[in-house]
Amino acid sequence: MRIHAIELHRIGMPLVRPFETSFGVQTSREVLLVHVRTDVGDGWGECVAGVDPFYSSEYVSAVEDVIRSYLAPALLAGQRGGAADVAPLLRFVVGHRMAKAALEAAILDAQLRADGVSFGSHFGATRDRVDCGVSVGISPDIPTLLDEVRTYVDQGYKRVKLKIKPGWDLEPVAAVRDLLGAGGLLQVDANTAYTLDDVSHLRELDAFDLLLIEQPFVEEDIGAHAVLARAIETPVCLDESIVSTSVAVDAIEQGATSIVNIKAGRVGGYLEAVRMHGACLTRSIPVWCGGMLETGIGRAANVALAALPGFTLPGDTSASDRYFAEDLTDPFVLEDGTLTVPTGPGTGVTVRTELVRHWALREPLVLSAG
Ligand code: NPQ
Ligand code: MG
Repeated sequence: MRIHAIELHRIGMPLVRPFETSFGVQTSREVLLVHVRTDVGDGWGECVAGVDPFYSSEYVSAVEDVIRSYLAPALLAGQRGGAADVAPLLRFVVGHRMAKAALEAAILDAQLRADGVSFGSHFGATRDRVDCGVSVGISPDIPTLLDEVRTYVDQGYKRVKLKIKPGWDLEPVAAVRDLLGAGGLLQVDANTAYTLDDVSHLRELDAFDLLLIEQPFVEEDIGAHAVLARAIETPVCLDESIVSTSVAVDAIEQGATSIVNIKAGRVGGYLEAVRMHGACLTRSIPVWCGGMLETGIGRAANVALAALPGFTLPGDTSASDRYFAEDLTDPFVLEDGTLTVPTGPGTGVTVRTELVRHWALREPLVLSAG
């Protein structure tokens, strides 16, 4: 494959409601899309980086810059193989996994469209539908939270994840456990808001029969999570810390994570995510597919990934309308708490380019050889 051009589209999409986490409030989703033009056809990839470096050190402007200055020139000069060659070609740049993942996804989309193969078949999907959970932001108060959770339960979501932080943890969790009843699947995500000083407080969450607690401590403190895991009953699940398969294996071996949240953007691409899934499956570690407020482009790829056999817990693969009144693709619609895995070539979705233009925050940046 030869890449003729890489176009970067920076767009802003309104969210249906503000989404608050321990690191801040989002009222719209500013997102970078990668459109590649190759000799075998076009492909689209979505970058999961946020507009600010609050979830991860990567953020949209940094992604644009590293692609323009380093990653795109390397691909435009050297790319003759396919998507599997992208990560090795880009290894000379340290980190910037979300930027690399978006490029690899776009190239994989172009390649698989040309070959007539879907993301799901290419990854080794074994299901045609995936169970969906929903991530619920921090609310102004408990009644507002319960109203929101009730709408998701009514829509059929199979699992609820509550965002927590110090001062917003035991009470909302108790209230939602009450609402869901004993059998309802419930988990929490702290996005690094706690420290080892909070171990005895976090142990109180054991009363609520949670599936897991996600990323209570900062990403570098994998050892601290192992300490917590030994001190509480609730399984500990790492998100931000897990940036590669080797880090995942180390964290599992240390006892820091007994369940893994897999996000392709965070680990440098879908191909690395598939490898991580394999490493976890071999070790009998359940995995689930995380979410980053993706548009239909990233959502399609996530749903394909979540159809692999080791994804045994419902993911943050929510329907389009959880975040957007209108999506960049045909919307993903919940049916019996599941989404259908696309079967068309590549991501299997068609990008509504008029909406890409409508939500554009500036002219696309066009990078080409020479
Ligand atoms: C998580 N996602 O699992 C993330 C956090 C998150 C669905 O809970 C812009 C960019 C906004 C990245 C909001 C969910 C974001 C973001 C939340 C990531 O930790
Ligand atoms: Mg998380």
